[in-house]
Amino acid sequence: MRSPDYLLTSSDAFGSLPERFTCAQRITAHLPADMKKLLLTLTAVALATGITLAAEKADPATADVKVTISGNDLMKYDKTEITAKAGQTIAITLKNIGALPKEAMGHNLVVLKPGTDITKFAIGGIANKAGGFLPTDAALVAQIVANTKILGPKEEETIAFKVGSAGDYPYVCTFPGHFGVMKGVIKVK
Ligand SMILES: [Cu+2]
Repeated sequence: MRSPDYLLTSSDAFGSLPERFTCAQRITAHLPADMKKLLLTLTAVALATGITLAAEKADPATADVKVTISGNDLMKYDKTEITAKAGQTIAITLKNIGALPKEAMGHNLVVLKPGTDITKFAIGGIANKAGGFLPTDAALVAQIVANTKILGPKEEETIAFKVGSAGDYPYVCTFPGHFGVMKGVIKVK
């Protein structure tokens, strides 16, 4: 039996934003008007609230490259360069090893697509405290490969994702004021 053309393929589900829009449009072509409205509303809400739609998620347990990065009260990551090969999966555990309260010195780690302007990205998230200081602008959200939430002292979180193609993937802490010094790069060959 031929499967309907509006079924999501895995590449649709994890694709970039423009691909998802295309996919949504394809789905809506088959639905009644009310449903179309609802779908469009849901899409808009997802974008407006900055829900993170990771490029391609991976299982941290089986990741090809596993790295632990700490963030401290001096606004520093202890690792600023990671290397990997195209097609590999990477697991990054961010540990906040500081003692200052989360409100004053929280940290996250946001991996971005190659070529992203991290200053523009981080500034775009400054006002979004409720959303972990991530931008809400759709074009900036589309640059996110993976991200942790904002971590307080002694907290940690692991993210895992696949780097499909070669390039320099920047990572940055978007806690207000940190992006200038709290950043690094994943060099994918
Ligand atoms: Cu930080």
